[in-house]
Amino acid sequence: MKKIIISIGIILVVLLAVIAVSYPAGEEENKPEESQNTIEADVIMPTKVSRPGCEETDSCYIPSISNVKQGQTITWKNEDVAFHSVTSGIYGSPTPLFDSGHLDPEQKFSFTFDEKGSFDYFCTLHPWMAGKVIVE
Ligand SMILES: [Cu+2]
Repeated sequence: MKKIIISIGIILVVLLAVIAVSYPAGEEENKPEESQNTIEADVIMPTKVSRPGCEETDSCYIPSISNVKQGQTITWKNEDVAFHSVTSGIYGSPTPLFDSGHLDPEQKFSFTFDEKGSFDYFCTLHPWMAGKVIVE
């Protein structure tokens, strides 16, 4: 009877040791995924911009003008419930620099600006949606 109790005791100690060792490792595994999901967006597409009006207050993309240094990356996030895009150029006259395609709600798009200059962008679905990135 004593042996059985001792055996159970040993098994418990081993189990606790295994749990203690594997727990921090499991936490570490989750970290990269977590940090990817929490990458801050630099520019937001807020709700209701799929209807005209946001252009009157320059709030179709927030902020509508982004100032960055050469080599910096900008991340846009669609926080609306409709599709939007982030497309370089102006409506009716896109440039080949970048194009997110249709972004689903909650979807993000990133672009790295390697050249200096002023870069207009717009939404291919909503002509009134326009923004600008100034790279210095
Ligand atoms: Cu749009």
